[in-house]
Amino acid sequence: SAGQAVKVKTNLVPTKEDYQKVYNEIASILEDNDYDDGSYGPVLVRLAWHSSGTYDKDTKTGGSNYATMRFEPEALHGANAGLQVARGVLEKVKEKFPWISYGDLWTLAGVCAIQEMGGPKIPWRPGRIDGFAKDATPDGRLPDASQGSDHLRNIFYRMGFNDQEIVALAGAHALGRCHPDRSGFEGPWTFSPITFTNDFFNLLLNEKWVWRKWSGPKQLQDKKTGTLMMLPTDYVLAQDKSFKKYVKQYAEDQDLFFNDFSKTFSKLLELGVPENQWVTPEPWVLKNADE
Ligand code: HIF
Repeated sequence: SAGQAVKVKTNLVPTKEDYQKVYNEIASILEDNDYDDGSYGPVLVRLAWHSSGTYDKDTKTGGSNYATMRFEPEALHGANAGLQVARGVLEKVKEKFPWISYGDLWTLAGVCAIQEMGGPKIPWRPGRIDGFAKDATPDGRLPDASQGSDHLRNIFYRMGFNDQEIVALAGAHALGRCHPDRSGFEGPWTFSPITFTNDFFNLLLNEKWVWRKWSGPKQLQDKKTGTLMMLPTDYVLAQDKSFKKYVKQYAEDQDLFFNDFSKTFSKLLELGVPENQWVTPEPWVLKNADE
């Protein structure tokens, strides 16, 4: 009747269940037998990290908020070579869920990939907004794999991480591989590159690593099989005393690694997002697709 409001179900703010649907959709597109080791998981983890790892705590610039890697020149930064593959597969998800921001989509994809590949739960929450090309940070904020421990500390301290957190994060190199046409380096770190394990630490400590003789950039290979690799920045974790302490701990205790990795990766994905943008005060734990 006149003057009486009609109640319409609006649904303006997506709920945890809505994000779980996006998670499930990402989980459903991870596998592809024609791609690398059979999964887009590793390259999605790398996208999530590179979109976050530009953060600078002093100027509070960079980080996952604006998804500026959509634009040139950031898309063309050397460190981001190959990530168009990851952004491309996520476009199909974006078409089904156009309301999600790119920053939320890319970081959620990293979370989904880690969880679905057998890793720990990664607490995550939405709130990132799409920015513009002008929000991008200059080239050089991501690590250079050919360098040593000083460089590694400069880069990760700038994001607000300590030595223990650097080592915890480094365990993600259990996943995926290097591609000559992307970084110039070649090969996987572990024998199970699409399963999240603490093998990175075990192999780093227990295998004998020798410099590979080839025309490519300096990298190490395991003496026994010659099929695994370590980057110079991975190798320093077993040389530097402060780093090595944590490498040993994570090699011995998988639960400790999973716990610390979960906290640290969650923190990485939140870098650069202003507190007032989060839609929930505490991050959510999303279910695996088969739960
Ligand atoms: Fe990586 N990383 N990363 N990385 N990275 C590569 C690939 C992956 C560094 C260099 C490289 C982290 C830290 C560092 C992943 C995840 C993480 C490659 C190869 C290089 C060169 C790219 C290619 O050729 O395709 C350096 C110097 C880092 C500082 C230590 C993080 C901790 C380990 C933060 C992290 O999460 C993943 C996953 C891949 C595999 C991508 C793939 O396509 O398989």
